[in-house]
Parts: sequence; C-alpha cells; structure tokens
Amino acid sequence: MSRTFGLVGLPNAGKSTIFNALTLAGARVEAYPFCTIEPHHGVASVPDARLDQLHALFPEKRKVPTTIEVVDIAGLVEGASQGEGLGNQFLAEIRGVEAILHVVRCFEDPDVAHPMGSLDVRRDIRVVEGELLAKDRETLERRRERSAKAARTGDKAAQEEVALLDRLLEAVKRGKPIRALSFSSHDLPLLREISPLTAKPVLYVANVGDAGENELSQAVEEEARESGAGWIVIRGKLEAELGEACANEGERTAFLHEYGLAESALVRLVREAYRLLAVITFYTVEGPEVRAWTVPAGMRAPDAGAAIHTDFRDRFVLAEVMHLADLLAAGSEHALREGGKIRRAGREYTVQDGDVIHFISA
Ligand SMILES: Nc1nc2c(ncn2[C@@H]2O[C@H](COP(=O)(O)OP(=O)(O)OP(=O)(O)O)[C@@H](O)[C@H]2O)c(=O)[nH]1
Ligand SMILES: [Mg+2]
Repeated sequence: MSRTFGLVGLPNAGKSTIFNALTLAGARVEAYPFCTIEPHHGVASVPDARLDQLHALFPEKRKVPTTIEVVDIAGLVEGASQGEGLGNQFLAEIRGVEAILHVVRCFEDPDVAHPMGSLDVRRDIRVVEGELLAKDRETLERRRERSAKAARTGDKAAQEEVALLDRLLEAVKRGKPIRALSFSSHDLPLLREISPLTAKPVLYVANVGDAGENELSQAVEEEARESGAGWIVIRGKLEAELGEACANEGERTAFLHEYGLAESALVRLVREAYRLLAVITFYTVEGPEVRAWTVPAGMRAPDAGAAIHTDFRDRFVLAEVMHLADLLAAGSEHALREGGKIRRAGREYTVQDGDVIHFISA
C-alpha cells in the first residue's frame, strides 16, 4: 500500500515544482499564480538502500520498492473558503491522504510574484492553515446538521456524534487544528470517516533557492518545532531540473553531490514523512520478488502479514524473522539457517524496521 500525501500552499509557493522533484511526473510549472487548476496525482518509487542490498543477494528476482502517492492541487489564497481563487474547492481532493505536505515559499525571485506582495513565512503559514480550518468547519457543520436531525429522533449514536462534532467545531472555530486535540478510541471511527484536514500530520516543506537554507527556512523550522510538525528543506527548482535533466539515478546523485546534497529530496522527504507517520519498512523474499512493505510501527506479525495477504493474519502459523545485517553477513539465507540465526516468531512478535520475514500460514 502506498503512503499518500497532499501538497498545499499559496500560489507560486512551488507546489508543482516539488511535486515534479518528487515524482518526476512533469506537472506544469509557471511563474504566474494558479498555474495548477486540475489536481494531479503522481506516484514515486521509494529509493531504499536496504532493499538494494537485499536484492543483491537475489539478483534473479524482481525488486519491488514501496511507493508514495502525492496529490498536487491549486494554490490556496486568503478567503478561498469564501470563494476567492481556486484552491478551496480542491481541498476535498486531499481528504483521503495520510499527511499534508505544506509547501512554504522560502526563495527570493523578482520574476515570481508572491500573491501577497512580500515574503513572510509565518503569515503564509497562517493563511494556508486558516483555509484548511475553514474547509474543516464547512465539512463539520454540514455533517452536524445531518446528525442533529437524527439525534432529535432519540438516536443515541447520533447524539454522541453531535457531541464529538461540537467539540471539533469549537476547536476549529478558535483556530486550533484538530490534530492538537486528544481522542478516545471510541471517537476514532467517526474521525476516520470524516477525515478532517487539520487532523492530519503536517510536514512543512521549506522550498529554498539553489543556495539552500536561509533565514526564511529557519523560520519554517521554528514554526514546525513549536507546533510539533515535521519539516524538511528542499531546493525545489534545482531538484526538479536535475530530475528532468538526468538520465538515471546515478547521474542525479552525482549532480546532487556537486551541490553538496548527499541525498535526493525524495529520500529525505520519505524518511521524515515515515517518521512523522510512525511507519516502518520490512522486507520479504517470496516467489519471484524481493519486496519492501510499510506498516505502522508497533504492529504484531499477523497484522503486518495482512499487508501482504489476509491469510497471513487469519491463518497465521509463524513468522521466520531475519535481520538484514545477519543475512548480508551470512551471504545467503541457507547459510543463515545453518547458523541457526533465523528467529521463529509467534503471533505476539512486534515487527521491527528492517526485518526480513517469511510468513507461514496454515
Ligand atoms: N527562483 C526560484 N524559483 C522557483 C523555485 N521553486 C519554484 N520556483 C518557480 O516559482 C514559480 C511557481 O512554481 P510552481 O511550482 O508552479 O508553484 P505552485 O505552488 O504550484 O503554484 P500554483 O499552481 O499557481 O498554485 C515557477 O516559475 C517556478 O519555476 C525556487 O526554489 N527558486
Ligand atoms: Mg501548481
């Protein structure tokens, strides 16, 4: 399953540029605001050095990395919720994503207009978050109207729903994102169903020019620390252009090194996003494939197995677990088995990042 991300930000912040840098999908990028009208969906394979190492032991098999899906929408402007600009109507497009990538303009360029006439990171963030809050308010109020009707007929579940919606609405009206509230497990199914935008984890993407970090990106970092969000600095234009100009990953890496970048934006973003979402990666070598999977951290073996096939949960017998480092040191699964270094794990086993697992079902 892909982890999914939605890009938001002011017009000309560089959302489509970042989208292209991540997915190499060639979305249209222009110096005028509202260049993006229809939402774009793009998928990127996640580069994974551990998967490469594992694959090197089984070169005859196909390598299947995990993927991320990114949605690029129109820019948001102040008042979008009252019909200004284009963005608000497309916010619903990102209702299904797991996390928000909030692109903040941190580059100076007189040829690229700023919709508010000046560079101000904190104001820009407030404006965009204000629009997400406004969209949530709209969604929640509509939902509340419906459940209030049912509640009046004495429907107990609807009454509970109204109480929760009132709590959410109260926060949103005060400008507080829903992710800042805490919930009981009882509330979670409804929350998941409504999927408010401000309940999603946020990763700020400071889009800087070719020179890299600057005062503006530092302000983004401070904002992120204060609100418990993630953040990452990306030289969006540079990375998008390199992605387009380079024929292969090796060439791209060489260019990135020249600019003093050890890793691509995609690699860094995925690492930060996986941390924010608290997901881990495990590996399987089955049939013709060497494959990476992402699951929430803390998952027991049968539930992790269900990511592959529900039989591995419903008819779980055991999981044979190898550490990648042991496997690489032994040189083959056979040698590892001979050395007695394959762990036979039961249904209580918590899958660890980097495990190589054979699931065995009845
Ligand atoms: N100088 C400079 N220009 C950039 C950078 N990133 C993006 N741009 C330029 O800024 C302009 C807007 O970029 P887009 O990626 O289209 O911005 P957007 O946020 O998708 O804009 P809308 O779709 O209009 O909401 C384009 O001309 C980009 O080439 C950067 O790091 N430095
Ligand atoms: Mg765009």
